[in-house]
Parts: sequence; structure tokens; C-alpha cells
Amino acid sequence: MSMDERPLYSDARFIRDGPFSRPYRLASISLGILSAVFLIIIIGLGVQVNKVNDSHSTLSLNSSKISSQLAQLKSEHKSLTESKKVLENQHQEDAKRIKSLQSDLNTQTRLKNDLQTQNRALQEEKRKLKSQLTNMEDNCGQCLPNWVLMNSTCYFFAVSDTLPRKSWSAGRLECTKKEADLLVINSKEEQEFITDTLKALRYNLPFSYRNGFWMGLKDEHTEGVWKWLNGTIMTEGYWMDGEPNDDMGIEDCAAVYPTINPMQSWNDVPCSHPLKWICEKEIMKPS
Ligand code: GN1
Ligand code: CA
Repeated sequence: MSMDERPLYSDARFIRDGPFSRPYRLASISLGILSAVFLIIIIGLGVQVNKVNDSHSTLSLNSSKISSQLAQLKSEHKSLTESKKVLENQHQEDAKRIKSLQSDLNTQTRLKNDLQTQNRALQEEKRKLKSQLTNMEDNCGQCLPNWVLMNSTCYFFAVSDTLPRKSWSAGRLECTKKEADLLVINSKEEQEFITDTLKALRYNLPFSYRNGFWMGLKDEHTEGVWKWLNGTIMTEGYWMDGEPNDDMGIEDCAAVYPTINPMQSWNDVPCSHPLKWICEKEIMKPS
């Protein structure tokens, strides 16, 4: 049998290099190791994929939670925005109401102050009218009608519109016709009584030099020496500021005015000037 006819397995070379030969073994081991490594890698990858899947599903869960929270927040935001709008409208309405209440309050305060002022004026008028009434009651039968009594003297104030203004002499004549004479002021009390009564009688008249009343006081003989009708020299005068000024050098008769300050109410005027007048007459005391 030739070499070529011998069976392979009988060839020592092949027996040595057969499936259990060293190179095959090495290859097998390598393949095994490789397989094991691949297996480990695959298992590792599987674990990682699982983990990723887990995280993905956790994330999905979170995402859906967040989405639902976001939707809830959006709806809350919407309702809060609406509430805010409602509150803003309410605030505007309240502000308007407060403004109108404030203006009402201001009007009421003004009204209250006006009423208080009116009330004070009315109280003052009432006081004066009461004192006049007392005068008139006391006067009963002792003075002529329309005359006022004070301390045993009757006074006549020519306030009526039916009595036109007259010169000093013509005014005096009106008094003498009634057996009286022009006013002579002997005391501070009498001065206050005259100005109070003038104010009460001519309450609504605005102040003007035309609103004076002749008194029985002149300085016709000696300029600056004022004498009452009874001949006594005037010592205590109740002149307005700057009076008597003998304006234009022709003012020799004195008149009393319803001024605010009762202690400053006299002025010297030309005797021919037309003014109202005041008469006085002592009542007859029973003898
Ligand atoms: C008046 O009108 P007039 O100012 O010239 C008044 C005078 C006063 C003066 C005070 C007729 O003069 O007696 O002193 O105001 N004349 C008359 O300003 O009453
Ligand atoms: Ca004067």
C-alpha cells in the first residue's frame, strides 16, 4: 500500500492535528471564552436595556404626572386669572364708590359747616330779637309805638323806608315834633345798646356811609371841640379808625353806624348830608 492509500487517521500528522489536537483546543477555548464574553455583554446589555426601559417607563410615568400637574396648574392659573379679573373689577367699582362717598362726605361737611354758621347767626339774631322783645314788653305804655325803652329813656330809630334821609337839622326837627331830641350818648352801655339795636334793626344792610344815623353831636363852633346838644363837651368818643377827619373841612355833625366793632362806630359828616336819625326822650317819672 502506498503512502497515498493509507487512511488519514492513521497518519500521525493528522492524528496529532485532529479535533483534539492543540490548535483545535485553543480555538475552541477561545471561541468559548468569546461566547462567554458575548454572553456576558448580551446579559449586561439586556440588564442595561431593562434599566433603560425601567427609567423610560418611570420617566413616562413622571412625564404624564407632570403633564397632568401642568394641566391642573394651567386650569388653576386660568381660574386665578379670572378671579383676579373679577377682583380687579370689584376693586375698580369699590374705588369709584369710595370716591363718590368721599365727595358726598365733603359736600355733607361743607353743608354741616354752612348750617353751623347759619345756626350761630340765627342764635345771635334770636338773642337780639329777645332783647328787643324784652324791651318792647318793658316799654308797654311808657314809650310811643315803635319807640324802644332802655334805662328810663325811649329811643326812636328812623329805620323805616317810609322815612327819607334828612339833613342834621331836618332830622332833629322830626325828633322835636315828638317832644324828643337827637340822641346823646352818655355811657359805654348806651353806646352798646345803640349799636346792638341798629344792627338788629338794619341786620341785612351792607355797610355804607349812607347808613349812618344823626346824633345830637356837633363841632360847628370850634373845629375839633365836639359838643352834645345839652351843651356838655364830648369826652369819650367811639369814632371809627381815622375819624373825625373833617373831610374837605366841612364835616361838623356826627353820626353813628351799625359797625362790627361797637366801640368804633362814629363818623363826622357834612351837616347837610342826608342821613337817618335817632331820637331820645326820657320817660315821665311819676312825681
Ligand atoms: C366818606 O366818600 P368819602 O370817602 O369822600 C365820608 C367821610 C369819611 C370818609 C372815610 C359823606 O367820605 O365822612 O371820613 O368816607 N363822607 C360821608 O373814608 O359820609
Ligand atoms: Ca368823616
